[in-house]
Amino acid sequence: MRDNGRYGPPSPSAAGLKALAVTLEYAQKNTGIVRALHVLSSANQKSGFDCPGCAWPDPESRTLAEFCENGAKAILDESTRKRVTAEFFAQHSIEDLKGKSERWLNEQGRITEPMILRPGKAHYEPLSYSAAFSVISRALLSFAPEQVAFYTSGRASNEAAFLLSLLTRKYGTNNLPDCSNLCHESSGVALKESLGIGKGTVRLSDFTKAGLIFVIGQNPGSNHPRMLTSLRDAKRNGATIVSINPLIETGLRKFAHPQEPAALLQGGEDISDQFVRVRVNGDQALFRGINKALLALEPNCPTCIDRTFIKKYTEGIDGVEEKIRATPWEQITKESGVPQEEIEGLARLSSQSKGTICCWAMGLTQHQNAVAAIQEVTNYLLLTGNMGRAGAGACPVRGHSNVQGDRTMGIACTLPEPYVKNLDSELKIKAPTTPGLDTVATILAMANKKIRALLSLGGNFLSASPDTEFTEIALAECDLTVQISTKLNRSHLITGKTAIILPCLGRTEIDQTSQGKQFVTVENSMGIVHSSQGNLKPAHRDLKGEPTIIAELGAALFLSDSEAGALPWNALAQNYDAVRDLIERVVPGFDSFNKRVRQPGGFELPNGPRQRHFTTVSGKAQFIRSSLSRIEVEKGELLLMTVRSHDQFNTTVYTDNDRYRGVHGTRKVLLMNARDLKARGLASGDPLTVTSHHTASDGQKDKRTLHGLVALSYDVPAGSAVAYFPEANPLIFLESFAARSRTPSSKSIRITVSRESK
Ligand SMILES: Nc1nc2c(c(=O)[nH]1)N[C@H]1C(S)=C(S)[C@@H](COP(=O)(O)OP(=O)(O)OC[C@H]3O[C@@H](n4cnc5c(=O)[nH]c(N)nc54)[C@H](O)[C@@H]3O)O[C@H]1N2
Ligand SMILES: Nc1nc2c(c(=O)[nH]1)N[C@H]1C(S)=C(S)[C@@H](COP(=O)(O)OP(=O)(O)OC[C@H]3O[C@@H](n4cnc5c(=O)[nH]c(N)nc54)[C@H](O)[C@@H]3O)O[C@H]1N2
Ligand SMILES: [Mo]
Repeated sequence: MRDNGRYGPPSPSAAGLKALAVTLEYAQKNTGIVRALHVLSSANQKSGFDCPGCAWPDPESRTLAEFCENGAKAILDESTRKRVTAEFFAQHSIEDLKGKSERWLNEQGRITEPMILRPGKAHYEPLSYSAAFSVISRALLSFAPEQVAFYTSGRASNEAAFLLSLLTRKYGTNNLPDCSNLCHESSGVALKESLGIGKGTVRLSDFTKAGLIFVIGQNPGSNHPRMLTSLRDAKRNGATIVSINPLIETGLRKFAHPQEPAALLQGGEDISDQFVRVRVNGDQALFRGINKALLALEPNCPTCIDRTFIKKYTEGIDGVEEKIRATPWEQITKESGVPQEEIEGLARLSSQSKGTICCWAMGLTQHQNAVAAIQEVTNYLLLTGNMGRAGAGACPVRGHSNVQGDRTMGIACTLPEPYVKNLDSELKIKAPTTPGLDTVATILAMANKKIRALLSLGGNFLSASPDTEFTEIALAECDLTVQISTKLNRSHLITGKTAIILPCLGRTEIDQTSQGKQFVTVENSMGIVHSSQGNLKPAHRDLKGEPTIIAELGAALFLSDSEAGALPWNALAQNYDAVRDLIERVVPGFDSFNKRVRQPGGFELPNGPRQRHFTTVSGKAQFIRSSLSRIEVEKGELLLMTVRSHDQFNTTVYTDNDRYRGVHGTRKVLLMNARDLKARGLASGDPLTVTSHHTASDGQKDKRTLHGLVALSYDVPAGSAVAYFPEANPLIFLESFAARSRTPSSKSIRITVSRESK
């Protein structure tokens, strides 16, 4: 095997002029400079479109270029001039396309026509949208509702998501797996139980009021670059920033804002004051340690623990305090990998802080103990009274740009009580009461032939899911798979017996219906709902917007629906204001939706904890007691985390480079500590066989093998390893997921490695 990679040291600083140069290069390749400037000028502006990248909120005052390198890549990737037409599918058989990489598939451009793959055929063939809707609705009517699942990826707008929620509930199922199941589900489950709302509690303005910010299990330099501006501003205002991460990620070292010449000249400003190199999966123990150290400080520092807040607003302190005190330091330091003095130092920092924010992302959510770890962080915020006041609170940093909004709109396996009541009273839709299947359960049900059809609103179900080979087998068991997509990906190739692609408009494009230009709405990571309207000519004149597609499918499916008050699907397809009027009637918090969303910058959804109003059953925030649990590795095993490179958006790979980590020209690497390499007689560049191990609850042992990765010596803590998502997904067991949230543990996979035999 030849190693095509070129490796260098990690970048010392994030963004800077290099980011501008890369953006221009990407523009040249995809859209040309003129088109690029046109589309980028509208990104994240109050009258423009919401960047289809991450869910980081927009600041109140916007600059002319309110986007980052990676947002620009997502925008330019969507606005490419390349097209995947019916001729493309006539030229390329499915077998031929299966041999191509995700990167190649994405590079072919935007899909322009609805396509169908009929049973046993080698090629997709074109059909009209309406013909596709009748094939799909006939199939759906031939199945029982519980035999069908509807997947949503978090780029879908509120309007599309709400229409899908109506369609599925009327059809009769709660089977609504989504990308959130693979992502921040652990945060939602943890925070709902602790605070009564499964969302974060901070506002963007809190960053400049904070004294201490923990950035836990997050790589904002690559995945939320605009967050670096907020961290920089926080730091300029005196905040201390602590990165808790096994890796020293470039964006958390130094940041040079591309629009600030002074910062560029100085090579950037420092971001993190301290790097806490926790062991992979050691965060629950680390926060237990911080809480323990704070309790120990209390006699000499009465404000270290906020007893007034605890007494007035919370429940459960006694059991939790007892548990924290009883956890031995020895266990805490062993499981977290962080020395006691360092943990005590963090507690002292906390005691001096005027307000503390805890930010986190996938480094915390994708472990078996994720819910408990997040609740340990929440316990910390409650102990210190860092909740519902300026410069303090919980900040789960969401992934996809509208993943939070999709949940609010009803993309969930169970619906909240008020939503169910309103659906019934306002729209005469009786939502099914059986909870639906999440992503992991859907894959299992497909494999068991219990799910016969999967319809996906965006995303790449196959490559985003764990256990790739098993998921392939499961998908192939389906009778029908349908995808509403902008670009080609592997989920279009590994399909049910019949497969349909319904291409759609992207965020960047003008959505014109018979009722004029439409706009959609989204909700960012901090609960602000605002509008999004593209400014580019559509990739093809016949492309439909996502809301139109779902509504027209609704019209085809409920053709014979003549009940009084039946939904006017065809009218909804043409007029998104009418969809928003329905949202207002069903989803709490959306009063005067059409009016308020037209205010520049949008409006904020209700969020109780911001006012110390906790919507738990008792009305009090809950301290949650848990035992420390860390995944045990056996002798010779490493704990593998799968991460994103700097040049991908989830399963969409832009290039094979990861500039900040110094990896170029390949993604097929396993980053390992030099000591671990040496102990195995391995060196950088060696081809590897990687085997993952899983022990089921009944003691049954299982393994998976992945070939083709190359070893690379990197500053990874001994005992752990890093590989890229989605290449490493075949190693993740479907049954290995977080307790209670069922989020696959993509950040704690037990592996062994050996040199690949020739
Ligand atoms: N450009 C770009 N932007 C994106 C995305 C993208 O792919 N590309 N994806 C979007 C989506 S959907 C999401 S969810 C977010 C993801 O954003 P992130 O969560 O930042 O993404 P990951 O690459 O999964 O990085 C996880 C980080 O957690 C660390 N980590 C791993 N295990 C542990 C652990 O046990 N403890 C701690 N403390 N840290 C750990 C890793 O070293 C890494 O720095 O980004 C969103 N934004
Ligand atoms: N091993 C491992 N696995 C992971 C993760 C990990 O960290 N490690 N992270 C998980 C996370 S956090 C997430 S969120 C999931 C992501 O899971 P998904 O959301 O399912 O995957 P994406 O790669 O974001 O989906 C990309 C596809 O979406 C389609 N698309 C893009 N834009 C649009 C649009 O505007 N409309 C429509 N209809 N389609 C569009 C394109 O066809 C594109 O190919 O992956 C998860 N899987
Ligand atoms: Mo995500």
